[in-house]
Amino acid sequence: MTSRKVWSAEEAKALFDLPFMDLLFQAQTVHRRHFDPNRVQMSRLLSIKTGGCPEDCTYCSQSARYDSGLSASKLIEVERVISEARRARDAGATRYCMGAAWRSPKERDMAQIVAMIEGVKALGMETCMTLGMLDGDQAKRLKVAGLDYYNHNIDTSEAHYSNVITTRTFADRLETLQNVRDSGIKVCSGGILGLGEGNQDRVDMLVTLANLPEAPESVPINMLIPVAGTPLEDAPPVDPIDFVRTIATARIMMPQSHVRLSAGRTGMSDEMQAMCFFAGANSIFVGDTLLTKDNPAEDQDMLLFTRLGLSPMQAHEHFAGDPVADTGDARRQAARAADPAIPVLR
Ligand code: SAM
Ligand code: DTB
Ligand code: SF4
Repeated sequence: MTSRKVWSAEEAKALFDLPFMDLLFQAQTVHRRHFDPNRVQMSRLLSIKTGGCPEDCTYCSQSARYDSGLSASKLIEVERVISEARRARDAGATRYCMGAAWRSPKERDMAQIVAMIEGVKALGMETCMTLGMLDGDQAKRLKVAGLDYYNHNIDTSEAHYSNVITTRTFADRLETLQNVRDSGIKVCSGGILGLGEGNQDRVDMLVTLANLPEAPESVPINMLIPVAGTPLEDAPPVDPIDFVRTIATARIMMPQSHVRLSAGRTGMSDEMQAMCFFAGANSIFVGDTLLTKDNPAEDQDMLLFTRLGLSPMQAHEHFAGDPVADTGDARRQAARAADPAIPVLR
């Protein structure tokens, strides 16, 4: 991606605090400059190694430190991953995201991880992994295996980080993100709302992401799914308007990134999800489970897409920087031609 604006915390917060209608109009305007607003990228998650994680992330069902009732399992078989990925592809997902509850991958697991990447890529899907911290050598090996994306969230602001996780630092997270970037793998990094943070923390998190040497290609914004047995089980819910503001601010600050409306959609109304898409979210996780928790059923999502006139993005489809030469969708081209805002946007 090309060089871009460096954001200060103050100007980002001023954006976040704009009158809601102004913020959403600006976000939708930016969105249309870079993407077809009626297309949404669909990723599917699979937990390839569940539970028993040594980290203490206070939101997570998979930390060995809390009794969430989840039983830990070993790294699953490559064949199972490939057959699950094939099913996800046939149901319309274009990216397959494999997650392991690790602090970082161990050498003994690398061959199996590499085989998973190769097998899923051979299905024609984009591959993503989230395996915890990576050193430079591990990142390079995943790149050689063909990994397209690596997910590693900064989760919250630097100031709030140690209230949420103590077993690693914010700087550790940034170091892994740099190793991923240096290897040539695309970066997926975002966070969670609902960890007891304030709006300034939400904005500061976005400032960190937007000011990385290159903004992440994917920015997942999760709504906390409260997990019984974890320290955050009774965390107060996020104001939905503040959630939408966060999506809109992310869209404006990272105009070319895919902003993913991630965990927590089962707790959102269709109207709230529609507002998130209007604010610039253009990616979701599909399928009835995330890693360990529920996600809306696929038929429910397809019904919502139909009601909103949304359609799935194809693998590798991206319109950044080219607002007009999009999919050739006739309805969309006609809407563009009739849209008085378009000449301004060009
Ligand atoms: N262990 C790896 C790591 O932490 O990087 C990968 C898996 S971890 C489950 C991936 C991300 O899922 C976390 O960074 C967090 O943002 C999100 N997540 C985990 N539990 C969640 C929850 N209960 N609600 C919302 N998001 C959650
Ligand atoms: C991300 O930001 N959200 C996904 C993915 N990256 C790995 C994970 C969400 C997990 C939700 C809780 C669960 O299923 O355990
Ligand atoms: Fe482990 Fe990731 Fe869960 Fe933290 S978020 S406890 S690192 S699986």
